[in-house]
Amino acid sequence: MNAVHPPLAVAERSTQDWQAADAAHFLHPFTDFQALARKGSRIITRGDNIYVWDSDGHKILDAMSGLWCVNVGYGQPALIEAATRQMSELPFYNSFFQTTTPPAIELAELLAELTPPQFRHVFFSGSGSEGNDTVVRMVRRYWDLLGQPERQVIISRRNAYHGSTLAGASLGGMSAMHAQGGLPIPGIVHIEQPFWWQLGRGRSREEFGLEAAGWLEQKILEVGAERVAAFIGEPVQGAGGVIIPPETYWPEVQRICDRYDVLLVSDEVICGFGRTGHWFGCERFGSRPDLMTFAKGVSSGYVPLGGVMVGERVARVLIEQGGEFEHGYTYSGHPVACAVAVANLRLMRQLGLVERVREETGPHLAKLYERLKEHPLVGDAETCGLMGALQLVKDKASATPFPEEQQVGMLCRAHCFASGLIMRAVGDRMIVAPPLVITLEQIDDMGRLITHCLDQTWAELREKAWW
Ligand code: PXG
Repeated sequence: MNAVHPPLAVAERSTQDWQAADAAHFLHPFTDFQALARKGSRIITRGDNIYVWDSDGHKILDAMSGLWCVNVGYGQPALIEAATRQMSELPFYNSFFQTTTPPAIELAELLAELTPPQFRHVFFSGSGSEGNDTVVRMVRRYWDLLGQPERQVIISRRNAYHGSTLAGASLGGMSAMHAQGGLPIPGIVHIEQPFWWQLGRGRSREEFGLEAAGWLEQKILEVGAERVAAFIGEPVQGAGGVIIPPETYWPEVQRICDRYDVLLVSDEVICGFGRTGHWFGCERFGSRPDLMTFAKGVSSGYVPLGGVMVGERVARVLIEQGGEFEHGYTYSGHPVACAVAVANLRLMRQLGLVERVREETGPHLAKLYERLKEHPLVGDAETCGLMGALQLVKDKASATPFPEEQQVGMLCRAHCFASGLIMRAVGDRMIVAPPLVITLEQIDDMGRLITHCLDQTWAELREKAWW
């Protein structure tokens, strides 16, 4: 028989209590369960502005915006009030059976206004993964309705991240994910990513961008254009390590999609809503997508919400020739999520956050990263808006990476945690994507913390005689 424990108030639980209960019951996403149970989770209990606090009271600068999502920072009263108001008015109603709610309509209207002009319609989901599942069903339906049912194949890229559902993980190009569960699903193929530092050194970024886009054309010809439904890509690959493509890449991808009549899907789950200094990453890089997946920043992560912006080319066919689209989620257009998103987007506008990233904070971060290039551990440093990546290397001149088993990125991440900074490691690439409300002074603070953590990592490497 299970012992019955009276519920404990938050303050009465120690960190160890939380960790024990967590290890006993909670299977975390993307986690080695046993390893975490041995170590114990870090329990985050509070957030304000760009900082979070753990259950031991440590203050941490959250340079990852939660998980690339808390664009307006923690504790914004406008979002909290919108949620509270909508919760008491109408916490849930669905948008199936010819009904909907005012917040869902308001958000649809606002998104049509904020997104590029080809977008006038939205399909809501609860997450980015569900948004990308919607994309797969929608583009295949589109070609079906146009009498080209053989156009089924979707081209994506290696090291892309498009979510964790069956379709999302299949679209993604993470080999470790494909290895678990027989992925990708049929009809999804991958090309190489536009990662200049890894694949293109020795030629100019511009030349390499054209070459990388050319891989799309090669794949279309290999599959047969009459079988290709769409190409999907993140403007900047986020989870893959903030891989910023050369300026020539997206315009050339657009030209190729146009040439072969292939739909272009921009996965804006990370790049959308100001991250690149533009409302959407496709506007920064010069593509004109037919569909756009979004999530995360739309509600600043305060409540789960995602969806797909559907361009007029696709929307007109679905609306005028489609009949019923047999697809949808209980939480498509959830009123509380939509009310929070409306408050979030209005706040972003009111604070001029997108312009601030483009004109002030983004350029300031770029200057900081120019200086970080000087550090002996840093082989390359690049930024786009408020995303930054530092490539840690064993030898700068020859761009020699560290042996994989040394896990230098993880060593660095541990120093960050210990120093009150959340910076993410993707292999040996250290990445940041701070809340868009970060100030110039706070970027300087972050810079000092990053430098300190790089110094600590360097010292540890020398101690271990790995340097
Ligand atoms: N597309 C992109 C571009 C993403 O970054 C998804 C889709 C899926 O969204 P949902 O809401 O279903 O998680 C994402 C999610 C990381 C990390 O480690 C990144 C994401 C999720 C979890 C971890 O950087 N991005």
